[in-house]
Amino acid sequence: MERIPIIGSEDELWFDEFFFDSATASKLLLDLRDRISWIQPKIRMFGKWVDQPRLMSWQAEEKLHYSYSGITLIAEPFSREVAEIASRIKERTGFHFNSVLINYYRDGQDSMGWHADDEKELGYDPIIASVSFGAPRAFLLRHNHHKGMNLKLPLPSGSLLVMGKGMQINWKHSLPKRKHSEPRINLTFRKILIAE
Ligand SMILES: O=C(O)CCC(=O)C(=O)O
Ligand SMILES: [Mn+2]
Repeated sequence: MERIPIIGSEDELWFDEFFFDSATASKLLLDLRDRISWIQPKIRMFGKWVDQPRLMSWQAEEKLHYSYSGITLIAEPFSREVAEIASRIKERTGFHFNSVLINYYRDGQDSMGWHADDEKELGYDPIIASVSFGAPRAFLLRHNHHKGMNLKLPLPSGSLLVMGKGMQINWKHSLPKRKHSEPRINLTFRKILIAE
């Protein structure tokens, strides 16, 4: 893994552009797309219930509950593909994650707004491992206090981004809409500390 330098900050971002080779990444994109039972929960926005602009799935090693933007999801068990990806992350980084949020961006209109993965179930200053398959999309990061401190990372198919120390405390991230985009699937692996 290669550390991505952030000028003016000690917060940690690590990146492996070639975590999966392109053939494996293409196969995983299709297997995940076809085998996951995708859901599209509604979220509350400005007092209204609206569809989230993407499909998603929540998987965990054990039956865990998880509260995400005001909805509580019941986790499905890790699928075979997800278990393989998790064990490869363990091999590469040493980190063991017990849960994953999977997002399927069907086209350029699917997106994710600015947020931090700072749910209390993840504890203080969590490490998040993000694996991407399919169309490269720009992943944006912006510092909470230093205006102008921001990053734009194109996340190619098969890449692994690890958001480490400080990244959920001092930063927000997002995946903006694009005029055109082929499908993309992203998995953010997390470690849930407290099961409620
Ligand atoms: O799709 C991405 O690259 C980001 C996903 C994300 O931030 C999340 O699942 O919390
Ligand atoms: Mn996130």
